[in-house]
Amino acid sequence: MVESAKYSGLKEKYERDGYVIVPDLIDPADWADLEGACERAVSRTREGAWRYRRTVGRQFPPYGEVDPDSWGVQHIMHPEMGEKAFVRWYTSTRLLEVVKVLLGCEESDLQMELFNVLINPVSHDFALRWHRDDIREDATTEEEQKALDIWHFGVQWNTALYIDSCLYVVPGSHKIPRTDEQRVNSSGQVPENPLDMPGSIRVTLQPGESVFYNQNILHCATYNSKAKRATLHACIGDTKGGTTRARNILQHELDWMKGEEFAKTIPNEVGRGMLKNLIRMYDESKKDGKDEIVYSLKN
Ligand SMILES: O=C(O)CCC(=O)C(=O)O
Ligand SMILES: [Fe+2]
Repeated sequence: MVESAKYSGLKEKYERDGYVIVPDLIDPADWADLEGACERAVSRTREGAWRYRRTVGRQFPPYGEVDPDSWGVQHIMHPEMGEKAFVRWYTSTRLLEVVKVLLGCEESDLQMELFNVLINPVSHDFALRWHRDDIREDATTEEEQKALDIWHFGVQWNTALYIDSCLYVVPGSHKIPRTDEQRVNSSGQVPENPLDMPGSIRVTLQPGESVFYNQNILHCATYNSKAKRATLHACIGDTKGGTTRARNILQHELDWMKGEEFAKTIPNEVGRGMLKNLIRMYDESKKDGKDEIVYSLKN
């Protein structure tokens, strides 16, 4: 493929380290629209007028309503948000080129998934414990290895609009179970100093940079209420995974993505195909009358 020559070595690096940083996935012509859309989405959420949010004090879904402060705006492509810039970027050629390289798949395999924006809380600092997105911290070493061995058929990324130093990862940990010391540092507690985790590094993104990371790399994050954060946080799947991603994706209540209103907002053919693939996985995973939401992690 001609398009992948530009990104040669990227997939190898991503597979070896479990994460990779890529610059310039936002077309300069789209920057102002995206930034404006984020500003409005964030204000609306902080004013209490957007119910899909990540609530301070809650680490994982369901996020609940207990604290008025938020560390993320969920479902930013929702038609009620009314911000076309989000779906336009999520289905843009520049971004999907990298997604295809990292997934090693064709355009027709791309599956639409989640798109949120991660923001700084305003009332006080907050941190997310060390975790893997779809493996509980009390998993045994054998259970952990088994879960890590599954090919995940999806990529997740953070694209920063402002300098973002929130995320910490343990490079290479997406393939190997935690050592005893790493287990001690990831047994549910909020880290005092994330760098106490053996092998950890802090990821700093400059505006416009994206970090793609394996959802099961060992990672955590700290949120400084004084440092402005608006980081686009999204994932896309590969249909070859069948329903393996259903639990992790559908725990976020995506019923609205099946509606006509949302379908009408999709600006291109590739996006419409991606949505069709999501709906197929959704219907397939609910086929056996399994309608209840299963959460990947405990709060
Ligand atoms: O804030 C971040 O960059 C990481 C968020 C995260 O790890 C999660 O939501 O599971
Ligand atoms: Fe995570």
